[in-house]
Amino acid sequence: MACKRGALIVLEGVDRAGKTTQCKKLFEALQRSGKPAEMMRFPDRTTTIGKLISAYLENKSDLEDHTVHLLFSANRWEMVPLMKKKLEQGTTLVVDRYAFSGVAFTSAKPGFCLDWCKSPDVGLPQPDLVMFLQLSPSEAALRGQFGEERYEKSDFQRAVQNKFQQLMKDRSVHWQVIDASQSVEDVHKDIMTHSLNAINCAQNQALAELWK
Ligand code: ADP
Ligand code: FDM
Repeated sequence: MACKRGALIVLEGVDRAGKTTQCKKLFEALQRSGKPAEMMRFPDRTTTIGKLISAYLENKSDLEDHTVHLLFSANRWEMVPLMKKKLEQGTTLVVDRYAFSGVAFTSAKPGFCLDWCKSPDVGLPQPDLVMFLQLSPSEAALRGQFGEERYEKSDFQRAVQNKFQQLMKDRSVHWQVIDASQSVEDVHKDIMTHSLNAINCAQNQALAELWK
């Protein structure tokens, strides 16, 4: 019998919502329970494309807005063969940001519509579950100051949050809103419950294509 596929699980949310903390905890919990899992994050700053993106985010270089949007998308597409291979081998992928961040961040800039922003990512592997870690700007502020990177400004982050709300209306994506204001352990419990369900469902379903 063919091996049951792993699930593609994505965590999204505003800055400091706890995505990185929770991706790590989910990955470790899955490993402990004997479920093969790996962590990924976008942008993946290690590749040639990722290094261009990283320099842009660190304000070390400037890129035209459409260009950088397409680079973020290319940075996902370059990982697709590896992602598909891992999923087919039965490994669950826990992913810190995906195409939804891509669309929310670029469409928060003037002159960009949601549809244009989505188009380069149409056909990417469809996540089995996208958890949106919901946190108000005031609660996020209690978790520390913004860093030095390009998008770390409160007005822009509010515009991004609004774009995420628009994206979450799309029923073709399996969104799950998580209350990220809870303790780290309580958020983890919620995430674990939804992830185990997604892993069970994904086993018997073919991998679909995003926004197609
Ligand atoms: P993100 O990846 O979404 O930007 P991080 O996981 O890096 O967020 O967390 C941002 C900061 O908030 C870190 O200092 C982290 O320790 C803290 N943090 C994460 N989750 C919680 C939580 N549930 N309650 C309080 N602080 C948290
Ligand atoms: N970001 C992330 C985008 O603008 N587009 C994308 O496609 C992705 C995946 O890059 F400000 C933004 C979101 C955030 C920054 O920061 C990446 P982290 O700290 O590496 O997640």
